[in-house]
Amino acid sequence: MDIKFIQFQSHGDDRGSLVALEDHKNIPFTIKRVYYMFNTADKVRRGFHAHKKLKQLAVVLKGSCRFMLDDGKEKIELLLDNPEQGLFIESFVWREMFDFSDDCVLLVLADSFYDEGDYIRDYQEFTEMVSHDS
Ligand code: T46
Repeated sequence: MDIKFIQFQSHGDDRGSLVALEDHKNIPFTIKRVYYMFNTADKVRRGFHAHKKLKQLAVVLKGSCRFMLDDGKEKIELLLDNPEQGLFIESFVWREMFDFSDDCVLLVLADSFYDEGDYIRDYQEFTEMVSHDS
């Protein structure tokens, strides 16, 4: 699986750090929606779905968490712990997030508005859909 991390430029000075995220500059799509997760309970695993169309970029603003990405052929686990780096998540990739640190703030930028109809929540259905694709 082709994992794309986007490295952001950090405008650091003696006051601290600042990262700017801009449509089609360092974010490879038009940002239609932003959401974030925080106060995630201990040992929680979230996600368990893929998207038909949605493309997203995940950035851990604080703390850390792990992603498991699965394209139906390969499963990869990744640690996100750097606010200067974004993980690009294509459509038709099953994702699970886990090992959230107590202080984790996970920001996600999305190229579409929230649409429950875009979710594939059944793993069997997901594997059938991606196997038909290849
Ligand atoms: C994804 C991963 C990384 C909304 O009302 N609007 C929204 O934009 C979102 C994202 C969620 N919701 C509601 C739907 C549920 O009642 O918030 C609740 C929790 O959402 P969900 O269970 O889908 O959260 P996760 O962590 O399983 O998945 C989320 C995104 O939904 C998903 O697109 O890729 O984060």
